[in-house]
Amino acid sequence: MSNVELNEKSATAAGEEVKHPLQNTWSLWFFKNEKGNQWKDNLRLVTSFSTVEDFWAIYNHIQLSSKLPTGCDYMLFKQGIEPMWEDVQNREGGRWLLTTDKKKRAQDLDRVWLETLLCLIGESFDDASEDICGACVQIRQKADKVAIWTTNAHNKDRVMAIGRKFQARIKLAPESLFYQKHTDTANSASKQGSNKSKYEYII
Ligand code: MGP
Repeated sequence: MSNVELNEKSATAAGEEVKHPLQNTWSLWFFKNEKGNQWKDNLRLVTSFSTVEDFWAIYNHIQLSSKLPTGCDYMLFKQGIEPMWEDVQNREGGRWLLTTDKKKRAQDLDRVWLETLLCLIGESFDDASEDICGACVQIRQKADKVAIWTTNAHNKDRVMAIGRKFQARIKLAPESLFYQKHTDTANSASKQGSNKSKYEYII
């Protein structure tokens, strides 16, 4: 059983609770689309945690993704990495993107997002876990999105290992996963009216 699946709290002989440390400290961010603001001004750091117990305390306290208003995002990133293309750890990276049918929001989204969070904090990608920066869930009118961000789009072995593991864990086959470099996402975002997305890898 992995650390993150532990439900029972351990106790010392003195009766003090011992929390189970995670390998990394993680920061939870929240994005709310307030029109008229710059994108960055709508981004808030909620909290950081470094134990299994603190993860569950936060997860159980916040709203499920499926209940968030349209335009909102949750982001979970390693402490010290900001959830934006511009961060030095993201600049050369990209994301594995899963687009989910919003009709299935109630059925799939919360399960997929929780599984994604557990993959991250449980360091489920073996050596490739080092390349993980974070993950996002985005509630949108057209379709919801869940993505895992990695630090180096050119590190194909690690990118593919992460994508295959992600697909196996979320169990949403046969839906495809697409890997897109952040520079391409940013470029297509800056070209108004252009909806063409360029993908590096597909599973
Ligand atoms: P989005 O919120 O990731 O996707 O980006 P959405 O809303 O589904 O829109 P679409 O373009 O994918 O269809 C929306 C916009 O937010 C982008 O076009 C950028 O203007 C801005 N934005 C998003 N991200 C992740 C960043 C970022 O990392 N840095 C900056 N500067 N702007 C961003």
